[in-house]
Amino acid sequence: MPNQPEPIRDAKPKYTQLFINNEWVNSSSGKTFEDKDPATFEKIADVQEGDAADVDKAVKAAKEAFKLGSPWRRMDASQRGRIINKIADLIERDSQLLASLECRDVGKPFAHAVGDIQAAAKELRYCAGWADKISGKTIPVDGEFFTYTRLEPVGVCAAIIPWNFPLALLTWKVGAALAAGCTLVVKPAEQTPLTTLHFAQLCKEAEVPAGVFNVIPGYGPTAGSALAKHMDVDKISFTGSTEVGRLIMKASGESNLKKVTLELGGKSPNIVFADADLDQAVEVSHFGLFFNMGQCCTAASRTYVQEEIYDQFVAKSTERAKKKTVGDPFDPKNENGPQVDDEQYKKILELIESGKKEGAKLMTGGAKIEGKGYFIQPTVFADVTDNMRIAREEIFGPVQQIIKFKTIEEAIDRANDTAYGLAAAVHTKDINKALTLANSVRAGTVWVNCYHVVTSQAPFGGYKESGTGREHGEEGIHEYCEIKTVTIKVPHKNS
Ligand code: TXE
Repeated sequence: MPNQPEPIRDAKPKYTQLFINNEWVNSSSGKTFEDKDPATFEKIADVQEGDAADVDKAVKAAKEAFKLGSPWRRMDASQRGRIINKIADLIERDSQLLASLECRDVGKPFAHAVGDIQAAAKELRYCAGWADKISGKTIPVDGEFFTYTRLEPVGVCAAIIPWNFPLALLTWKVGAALAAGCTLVVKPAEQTPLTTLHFAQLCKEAEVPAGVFNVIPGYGPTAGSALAKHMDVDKISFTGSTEVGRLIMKASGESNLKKVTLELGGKSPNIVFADADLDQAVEVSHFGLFFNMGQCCTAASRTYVQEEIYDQFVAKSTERAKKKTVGDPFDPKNENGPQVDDEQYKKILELIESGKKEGAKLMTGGAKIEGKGYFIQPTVFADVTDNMRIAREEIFGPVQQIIKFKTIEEAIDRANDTAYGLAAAVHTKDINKALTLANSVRAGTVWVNCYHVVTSQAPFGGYKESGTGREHGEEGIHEYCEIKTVTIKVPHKNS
């Protein structure tokens, strides 16, 4: 994006209806829900609330658009790539409004919202490049046969999006699905539907054919669940809580065994060895936890620090957290805004209380910030032990746990002692320690001397209860493809 856009403080959405078959329509029930600003508690908009009846209509449109002979199925793959690039252009054109809406809807600092919008455009450009490079193989099978594979679009896809990175995570799913030639029905999170709705209009402007991209704003147990159990949805991609991930998988099993990609929670270990660059490790660990108000699936929520440097690390991390500026996300001096909603706010405050009760040492923070908005003080706990709830449960808030360890073997065992396996990090100057850790931790991503480096080009996803399947990279594109093997009898085979 050429220039940093100026924020629009009272940004208003242009689109608040359902988007089906390239048309804006009201919900069948006529119901709406309130979309609120978590920093001010002001209503931003009333949004049409879709449910199972609307999901049916959207899936029907997506199925129709996927029919053999449809404009989307007949389109050259390179043209799909061109359209996806065009959507990226339009995102950049509308970046001021999109970033302002994201800032208001999520409560994330405006500069971070701009970063998300840029990331969304980049994601689409990466996927656009893949559209005409998704190819099969010819395979030397036994016998008088010629065999090749074809990578075909999986079909009608559902995507359920969370509220922590609404537009960016939307493009992780939509970019790959469109590149592969699928059609989609998207349900954004009820807290943050606005940028997804704006995106729908950009798809139309970019000449995505009718029915290829549809949006049903609404709640999880109604609209989301209807998608998960729909008999005409071929694949569902979900990012959110592990609890709902289980429901999605169950719904697939109980309906048509639709393909499932899940990107769920985490309790990622962040291991700091005594030989690490201390100041850098403190800063990276702070960023790893507090970025996006702690609302990252990859958050560095278990920081293990080797005993020789433990006290120093705790002191420096506490100082850093005390300096963190929290407040109005439109004010550029603030590093963090509010938590997204009342449910998250209460969950985090309850977990902070559990940390105090279970004997962790509160170094700073530990309470809400009085006044309007779901603001919580940046919190650091030391002397955390592995059995405490704050060391086991995903807090998803600005609460750092610092835990002591002695040896590398112990660090590996304790890092792996979790049901999750999304990400991990190691801080050291010793390449052998770094590689030992990288190879031993059961997590989909390992960072060495860095954190939260998630890019379109490299696969991302979880081991264990952090999910199944991968997004990004070639692997992410293949999640939206079926592989078909075609075998042809030939008269005389030669090598
Ligand atoms: O998640 P939900 P919530 C974690 C984080 C957070 C916790 C709860 O620990 O504190 O989850 O957050 C839709 N069928 N993450 O309650 O409910 C819902 O409408 C189908 C980690 O917000 O999982 C929304 O669109 N869909 C995470 C989406 O699921 C359903 C990001 C996510 O909401 C549904 C968010 C149902 N029965 C939370 N119920 C990450 N991995 O980044 C809800 N939904």
